Amino acid sequence: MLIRRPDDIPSSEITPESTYVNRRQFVGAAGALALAGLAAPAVLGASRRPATGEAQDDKLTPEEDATSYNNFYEFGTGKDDPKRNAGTLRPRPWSVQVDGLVKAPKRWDLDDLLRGLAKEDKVYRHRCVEAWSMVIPWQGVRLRDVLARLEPTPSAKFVEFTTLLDPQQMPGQRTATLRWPYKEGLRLDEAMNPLAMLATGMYGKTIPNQNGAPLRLVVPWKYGFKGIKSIVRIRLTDTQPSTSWNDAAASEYGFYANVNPTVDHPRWTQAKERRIGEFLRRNTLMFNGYAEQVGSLYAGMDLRKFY
Ligand SMILES: Nc1nc2c(c(=O)[nH]1)N[C@H]1C(S)=C(S)[C@@H](COP(=O)(O)O)O[C@H]1N2
Ligand SMILES: [Mo]
Repeated sequence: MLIRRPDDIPSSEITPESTYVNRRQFVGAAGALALAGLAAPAVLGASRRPATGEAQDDKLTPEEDATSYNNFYEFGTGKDDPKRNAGTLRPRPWSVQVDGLVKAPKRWDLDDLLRGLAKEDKVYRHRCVEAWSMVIPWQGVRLRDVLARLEPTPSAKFVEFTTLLDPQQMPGQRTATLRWPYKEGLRLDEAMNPLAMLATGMYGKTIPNQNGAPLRLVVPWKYGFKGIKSIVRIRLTDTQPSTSWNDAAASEYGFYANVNPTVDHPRWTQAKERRIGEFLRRNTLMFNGYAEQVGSLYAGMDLRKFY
């Protein structure tokens, strides 16, 4: 039997608050139907399981919270700074420099880069290394589809991403809170994983400036700082690229930065998280709940070492 494995959160788990309470009463009935071998009504979501065995009640974070509580140091270090200050960012026209180990290095207009690629809607958990989390509906394309268009050469092993450097548009860059521009990177096989996405939208709308317009990386099994915003350059390399947070504090922010409840940050536990909008803290899940889809990428690696 072919069981399709859900990448994203079952739609039943992202119901608005009003229906959420009712759903809890329905779960038992849906489970009974499933046990009886019957197809439970899709609206109950019983035909799709959470990404891990652990029961999850992931409901969508209110759009207002996801777009007003942000980390985007190019606009300030306070959570409310990005929304307040990101109006100076001009997300169009936008180009992305593609270079390094690709068939044909070139500067792409963003719309040309994405033209014709399959659009995706994905609801992903989003777990910041600071131990807060959200559940966000993203729209965009698979990173692997963009990479296929760029045709990495056989020697390419990593992909590096760079954020815009422009203190006029990004006033936070007038202060050396990080070494600008912000940089991030993935191993190429991580980047090719179907979960990895380049988002252009969220909540069915164009992605707001404060969330990383016009193009932002989403890698839901990793801590949020890997999800680099406002990308202007994609470079393929054969060596592991340096990354902003790892440069700033290597003992606190690893290159891999996979969500791992058993490896604490030097200054706080990663076993639990505060879901924005909820009162009680939740248990953090291994690989943020995506172990089935990404765990094999790290076979043989010491996950304690590769924080
Ligand atoms: N360029 C850039 N990208 C960035 C950051 C940043 O400061 N600058 N912050 C990161 C961190 S720490 C997190 S948790 C997420 C936050 O994304 P959100 O504001 O959409 O929730 O963006 C990541 N991407
Ligand atoms: Mo973060």
